[in-house]
Amino acid sequence: MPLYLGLDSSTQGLKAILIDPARGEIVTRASVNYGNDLPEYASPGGVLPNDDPLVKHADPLMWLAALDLVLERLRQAGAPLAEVAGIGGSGQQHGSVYLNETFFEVVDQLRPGEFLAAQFAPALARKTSPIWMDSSTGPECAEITAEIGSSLQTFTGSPAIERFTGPQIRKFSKTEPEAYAATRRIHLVSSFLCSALCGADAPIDLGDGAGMNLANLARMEWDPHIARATAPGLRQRLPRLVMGSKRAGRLAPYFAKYGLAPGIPVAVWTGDNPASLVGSGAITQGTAVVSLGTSDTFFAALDSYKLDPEGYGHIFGHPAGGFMSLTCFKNGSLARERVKTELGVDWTFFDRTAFDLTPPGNEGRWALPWFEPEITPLVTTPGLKANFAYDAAPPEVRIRAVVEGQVLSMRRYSLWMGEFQRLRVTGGASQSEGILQTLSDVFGTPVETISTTDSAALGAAFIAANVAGGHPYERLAAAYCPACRTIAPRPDAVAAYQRLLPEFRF
Ligand code: XUL
Repeated sequence: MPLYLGLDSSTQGLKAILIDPARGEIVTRASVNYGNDLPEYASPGGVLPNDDPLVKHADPLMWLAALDLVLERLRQAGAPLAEVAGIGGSGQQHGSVYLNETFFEVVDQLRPGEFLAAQFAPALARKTSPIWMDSSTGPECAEITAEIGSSLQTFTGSPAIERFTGPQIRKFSKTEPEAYAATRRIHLVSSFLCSALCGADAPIDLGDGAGMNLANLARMEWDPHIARATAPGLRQRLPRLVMGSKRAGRLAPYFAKYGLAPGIPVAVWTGDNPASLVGSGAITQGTAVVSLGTSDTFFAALDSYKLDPEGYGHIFGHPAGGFMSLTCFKNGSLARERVKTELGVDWTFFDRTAFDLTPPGNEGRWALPWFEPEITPLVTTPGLKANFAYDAAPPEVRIRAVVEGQVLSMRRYSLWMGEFQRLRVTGGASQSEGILQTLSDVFGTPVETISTTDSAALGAAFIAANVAGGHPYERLAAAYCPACRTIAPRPDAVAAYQRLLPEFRF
């Protein structure tokens, strides 16, 4: 039976899922954690240390090393890789890789005897890649906005955003003009890894490409005027832009060493959030997805092109066609983990006990753990914001305050998307009883959980099955993403949160 492989290159690691759609089964999974498995890249959490809290870069060679390692792990585990009939992938969004003239030769002639990282090293025009956590491009965002004005949001689906690739490219062209001049191709994390798999210069899909502040979403092409205003000669440095769910190329012979058949179709990679939209079964409008990962994201399929009047939310291409909306909160799981560690409690206390000991609404006390500069709302000076004496309060009060603060903020900054009939929760923290009930009560809608927490990797496998095997997304979602359980909103708690919501204006 044909199998399909989905890969997700995320902030902290790389995940692989192998599916058998004829049986509706997940055959196997594998993962690589950058901090634990690739310590030579000195990037615990997937990010290189930097004195400036606004600067967040990663080593793109680490992403390639993880690709080799995850395939080797699948091979060693005896995964039936010879039966793989298509590969799809997704990457953390916005991150960019800068490649010189050598790239085209290197990618075309991958040698099986040498690892990918060593082969691509000479092709880098810039040793490090700014990733989505970087918020150091405030001046460049202001410059691009001054040049393009409000049509930037109208055309690209977002105003100039610090982590988006266009402002990042502008900063690079200004601060390192020689290295920029040597750059012949700029890839996203997704299209870079897709290029390695195909052994060719791969296109960018509209789902991930929309996170660059460079694509005209109505015309589905790079906007030459915006590209010119962003950096000199940028347009010719960008790969092709295509609609999602297309074939990027065929698997390079390099990967035969893992038991994969050279020549099988490789789908165009997308961003982790668009992949997660399909991988959590929220393909059509009415269901919003809450993805609780390193960052928390809130996203949904859109029935029409719709902009956030406040400019925090974005429009990306939907892998199954049309558009999706997304709002990203940078201080997600890492902030919750930090609070848990600081309080010296275990996850059972954090996820459940703290919520048994305190009432919904926490008697009006809330906190926002903005330990990292925050994206939504924009906060460049990190710190914890609370409306009560946080440090003096007992652990259970602090935990509820932090979780409710995060969820109320999510509700407040997703109001522009409209109302939803249900939320689907995915990501590591979707196991937490306290967080699930709070989501249901704050949004006043049922909350569903699904069995996989790796929805981006699963979505990438769906894309492979769709592109290479013709499997419709609806059928894949029905087979792999039934709701495991539904948490109902509690009317008293819903009312308590409705009273608190107006306080969330920053
Ligand atoms: C979305 C965003 C993050 C990254 C995380 O705009 O910045 O969700 O995609 O991987």
